[in-house]
Amino acid sequence: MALIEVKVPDIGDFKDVAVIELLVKPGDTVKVEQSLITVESDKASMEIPSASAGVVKELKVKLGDKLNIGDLVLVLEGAVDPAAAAPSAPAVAPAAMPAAASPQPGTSAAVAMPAPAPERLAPTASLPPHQPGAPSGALPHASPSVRKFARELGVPLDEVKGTGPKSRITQEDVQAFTKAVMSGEASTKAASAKGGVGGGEALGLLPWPKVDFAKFGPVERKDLGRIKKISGANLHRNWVMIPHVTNHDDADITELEAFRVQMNKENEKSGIKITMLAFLIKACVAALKKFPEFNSSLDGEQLVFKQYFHIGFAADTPNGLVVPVIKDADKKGILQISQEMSEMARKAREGKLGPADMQGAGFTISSLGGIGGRYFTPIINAPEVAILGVCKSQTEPVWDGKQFQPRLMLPLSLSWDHRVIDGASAARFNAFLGQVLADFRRVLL
Ligand code: CAO
Repeated sequence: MALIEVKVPDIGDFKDVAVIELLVKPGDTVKVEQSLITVESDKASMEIPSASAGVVKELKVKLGDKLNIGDLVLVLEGAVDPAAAAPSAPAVAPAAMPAAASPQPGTSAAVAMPAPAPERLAPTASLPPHQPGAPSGALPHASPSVRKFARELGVPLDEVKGTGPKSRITQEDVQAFTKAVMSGEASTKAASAKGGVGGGEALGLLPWPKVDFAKFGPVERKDLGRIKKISGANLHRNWVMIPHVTNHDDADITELEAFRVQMNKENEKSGIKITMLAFLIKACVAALKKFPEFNSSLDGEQLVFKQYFHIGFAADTPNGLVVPVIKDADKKGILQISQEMSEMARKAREGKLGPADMQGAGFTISSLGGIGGRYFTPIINAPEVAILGVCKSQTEPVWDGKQFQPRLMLPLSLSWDHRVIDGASAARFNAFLGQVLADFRRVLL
């Protein structure tokens, strides 16, 4: 067995590069081109690969040693690989080599470094060298092997806090970061940005326009309220991640509205006001029973069909939008639903809803009927798969086959998740809802 000395090859202008990582130890079997140590100058870090295959007999360097061209790195016991000693071979893995320091061929069989295989270089060669102290935009302080490890895990190294010497990022730091993200304790900037205007960058879009509004006139700045921040992030995620489609339709509520008005007169003393929304909740329960996929949620490659009927309703409050939930709406009558709704809407406006009041919905209704408008495209409240938007009813001329009749028409806008629901089902759902609202006896069927 020949003893082969592996020395530091020509590393360009670099002098006194520090050994920052020992990648092998005595007794290890190494292959040609396998990285042996990582060295770092104040401009770049790079791995020194082996010229030959063999067993490491003796390491001649330790962490912190300063090396220069020709210094002995280790002694290998094995056969010299003649191919590896090809004189035209570049010297080091240029993971972090600056262009100006292009490596040179080795000088003898004993010190020659192998020609690094292109595929080995490909992932790292595109990385610019790490430059400690460089202005923002420079790569973080980490060895090529740690960079490789981070790349394999998809970890953004510039977000990892280094605990090594000179704040160098170690493999343990990358592991700790990964654990924190997986457990929800931390978030990557890209993930967080999806909840804010910066999310466009994560999607490869143009950056959000930055305008100095004060140039055009007086302005006042106010922080977003807590509810706006939370609901905004949720709405943004849902809008971006769910393939929404919205079907619009009209329901003839002429008789139902007359009934509602009559009931309110009869129940005046009870203090409970019945609104159209209570009927809509009940009608939606009937539709969800008939079309159960509208009361489902996607979980990976499975659909979870809920056998309960909890209906959320969007409530406008001075602080922003909240969605209280009427639980078990199938087991409750119109009066009870109306009473619960007005109680929850009051709590919502006073900011007194607890988390439990806003959890568990399988389907949501967003009614702008008390305000106005014709149709809109509500955003699905994930992990639900559909939401019904309702606007203000109006008396319209409706053709009955012989003549136009004045009918009270309620505009419905159903947004649905196209991963779960098809257009035909959505049209059927709306048509069924329209039939129920036109003749509420159908709820009993
Ligand atoms: N067509 C015509 N009139 C309607 C109607 C409709 N679809 N729905 C309600 N109205 C009428 C009611 O009958 C009531 O009239 P009267 O005072 O004469 O009786 C009036 O509008 C006000 O109703 P309301 O809004 O108090 O009651 P509601 O049950 O319809 O709604 C609530 C309750 C909490 C949903 C509502 O107050 C609210 O906050 N809506 C906004 C929801 C929202 O912001 N959605 C958008 C989400 S996306 O940003």
